[in-house]
Amino acid sequence: MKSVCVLGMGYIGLPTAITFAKYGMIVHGVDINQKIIDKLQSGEIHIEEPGLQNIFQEVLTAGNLTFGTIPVTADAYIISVPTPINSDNTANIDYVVSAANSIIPYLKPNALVVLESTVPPRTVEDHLIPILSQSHLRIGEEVFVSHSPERVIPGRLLEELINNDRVIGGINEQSVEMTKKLYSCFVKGKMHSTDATTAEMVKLMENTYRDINIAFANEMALIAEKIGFNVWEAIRLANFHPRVNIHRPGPGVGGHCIAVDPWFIYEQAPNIAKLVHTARLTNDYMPNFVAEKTKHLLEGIEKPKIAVLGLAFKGNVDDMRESPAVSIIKKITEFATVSVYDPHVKENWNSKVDSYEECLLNADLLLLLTDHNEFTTLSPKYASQLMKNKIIFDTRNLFESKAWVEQGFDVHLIGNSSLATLNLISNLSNA
Ligand code: SAJ
Repeated sequence: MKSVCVLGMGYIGLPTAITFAKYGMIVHGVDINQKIIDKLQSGEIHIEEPGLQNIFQEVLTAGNLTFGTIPVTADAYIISVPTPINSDNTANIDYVVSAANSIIPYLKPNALVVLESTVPPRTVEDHLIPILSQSHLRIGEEVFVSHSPERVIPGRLLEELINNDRVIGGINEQSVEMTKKLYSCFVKGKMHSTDATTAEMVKLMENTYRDINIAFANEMALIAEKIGFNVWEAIRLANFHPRVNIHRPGPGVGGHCIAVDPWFIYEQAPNIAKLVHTARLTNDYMPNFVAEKTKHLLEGIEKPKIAVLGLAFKGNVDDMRESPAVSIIKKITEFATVSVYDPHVKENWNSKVDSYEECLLNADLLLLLTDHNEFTTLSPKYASQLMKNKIIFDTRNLFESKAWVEQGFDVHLIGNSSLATLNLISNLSNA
């Protein structure tokens, strides 16, 4: 295989296209958004990912990466388009369906089609195969199909694309072998063979496992606030056990993966997937908790100002999809003036400012919502000179509390019980 056409130039498709080109493939990247294509053609990437712009420049100069809004004929096709959820939490596979339809005129005998997008179980069998059958090429004999879900984490994409193991779920043996051959040009991790539906579930189970683990940490944090212990210390100590790995409490679960994928399982078996459902509800409740606790911490302060650090759904990325910060900011704006600073997010946003100074000036409370590395270097002394009242609510446990306390700050975490929050929790749990 020498050429590959990647459909969807988003957080996964673009780095994948760039990596294939870097390792010698002729790559054509497709996106239905002309603006994205224009930007890429002008030599600029539209997502933030460490190291990606440099490699992009290299492969563009080498001439093996082109872009357009329609596919071309290639040896392999990779579908890497979004699968959003509808407002009723059911999966929307419209982009997968239209990407599959768009390649039909270009398919030639012996082509390989790999679906990388995260999809509900049986999407390959019940949707992709019927669509590709319209090409009049025999599926499994002339056109080969597999699901190889992306499993990389934003912020470490380039390294994980190469080093992570891959699951390859083919519709038959030959589809699996061809897919392994395709990825072997850069993948150093192991490639595990299975069928397409199992591969679909593997991906969903990985993210659901993480969602449930985070929900457990969040639930323990809420219990800590109620009965009085430090959940961070408890988790740290529990994790010394060789078979325990409890995740971190936080302001909620965002991003387009972990906050979404469990619903794809729930949709298939709502009466059975009770744990999956409860975890989703627990994590979705956290932004309300953060907003309520913030309000409580500001009691007695007239016309309070809140300085928010962080809009992105997690540290060191610019992605705001499903970010808990967005709903928290909406809620706290109801009772306070809010200014928001996020050095990663480029998107325009109400009340977003461009510096610590603007953000913290005359603020009563500093609300940290995203664990960007930059925030760890914020000097408590500088912050104390700017702020009116010295209250911190660090929802990520990012700051070195001691240094802030030494500057006179009153530091609050999620799950670091203090008497002041006990009433709030009992009110919330009674609600
Ligand atoms: N979070 C916590 N506590 C934690 C860990 C994360 O509150 O202990 C929050 C984060 O702040 C964030 C959200 O969860 O808001 C999700 O972040 P994440 O870093 O866990 O995951 P994603 O969404 O960036 O990437 C996940 C990864 N899946 C797993 O780790 C199982 C990645 O490998 C997948 O490729 C990606 O989903 C995807 O595309 O499905």
